[in-house]
Amino acid sequence: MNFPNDFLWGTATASYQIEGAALEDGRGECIWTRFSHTPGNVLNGDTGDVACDHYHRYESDIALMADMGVPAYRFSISWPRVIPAGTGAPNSAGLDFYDRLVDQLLEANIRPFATLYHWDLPQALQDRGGWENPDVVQWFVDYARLMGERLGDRVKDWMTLNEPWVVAFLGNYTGEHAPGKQDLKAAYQVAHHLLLAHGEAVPVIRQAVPDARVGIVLNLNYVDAASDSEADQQAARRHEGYANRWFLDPVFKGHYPPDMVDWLGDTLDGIDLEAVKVAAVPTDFMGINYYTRNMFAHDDTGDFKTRTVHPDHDRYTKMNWEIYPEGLTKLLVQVTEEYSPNKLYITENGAAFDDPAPINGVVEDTDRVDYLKAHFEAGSAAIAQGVPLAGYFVWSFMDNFEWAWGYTRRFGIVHVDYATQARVPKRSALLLQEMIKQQA
Ligand code: IFM
Repeated sequence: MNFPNDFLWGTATASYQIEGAALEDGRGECIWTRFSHTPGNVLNGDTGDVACDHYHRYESDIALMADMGVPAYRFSISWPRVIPAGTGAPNSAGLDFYDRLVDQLLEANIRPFATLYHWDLPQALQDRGGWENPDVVQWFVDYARLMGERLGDRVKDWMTLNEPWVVAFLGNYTGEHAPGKQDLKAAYQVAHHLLLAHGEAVPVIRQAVPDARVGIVLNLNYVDAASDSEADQQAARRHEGYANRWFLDPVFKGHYPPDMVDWLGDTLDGIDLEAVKVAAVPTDFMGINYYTRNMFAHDDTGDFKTRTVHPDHDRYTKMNWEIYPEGLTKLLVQVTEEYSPNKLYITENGAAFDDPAPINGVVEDTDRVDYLKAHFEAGSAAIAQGVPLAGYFVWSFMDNFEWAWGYTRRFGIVHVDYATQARVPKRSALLLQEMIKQQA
């Protein structure tokens, strides 16, 4: 493996997945509070009410990160913690929490990367139509300004949105995520407003934080066809259009992918497609969250006439996601060739496995170590092919609330015992530590 001297290593988390303190110190309800408290939505009825209790344990969590020598930490801000109703009066206790978090990170010499939206929309805004309501663009911009003005003297690295595809389509098309709708038209409205919100928020963050570095985070999987047949090749291309290019094209080219606009036809009625040009606002980097490859065959049914194919081998994680590190290299090269990004970060990569119990202060998570090593190598191979990859954030710093899977899927490089909230580093944390040491 060969990484440049200034390559940045880090770990990542998200507010609703770790903070807990769901209604404490004035935090408003978010869509995940409501969704997870509705029976049937989350496995075992789990909620993020307590999660990793990070709201109360952030000091020891950061101390642990500092012990590992982690140079950068990507966290997200809970919108309803800082503006409980989503618009209007800020909550000073919530703002104080992020002040303390950032101060301690800086004291520990850890560079903070703040994500503004990692899925915990204030429920009060959902009650007003949420991301379907065009007003959400202004609501988000106002929230971005508040946070930029509050933290911008210390936080220089900002991400507007995490994984807009997941927000739009798992939240509003498949209904697996909050708010749990199943309406393709609504999902495209949501996607559109997310892209506009990103485009409008970037200059506002720059205004509030003069030396800000700003970007967006997309979840991009490497997409393959199940066979060489024309029908399967087209199916794969459509899936790419649905999941990757629907966001990449606006962000880099200022328009939606024409083949998908044709395919979707009147599903897009009511959307001012031209308006998406605002999403092509210049940014300083793009974040890519990479986990797996998706393989598709043609199918005669469904909105996209595609069918997922699972290659016949046993390299799958506990999420049933194929382990395919080559896909990371291929995807990074594809994105670089097609869109010429100025700088890329892997803002998430990691895997859920059934880990053994901690023994003598360590969890031997061999599967995760193998997964991460292979993906680090894939990142290094991409750099060798000219990809401007500048950093790598492992998902996740610690085990946490894995959305509809509740606490049954562990992605952490630090083990969390949810009954006692004890943290125990896994072997994968030591691997990351090694990578960081080699960098020094
Ligand atoms: O846990 C999530 C994270 O919130 C967003 N990206 C994917 C991770 C694993 O599913």
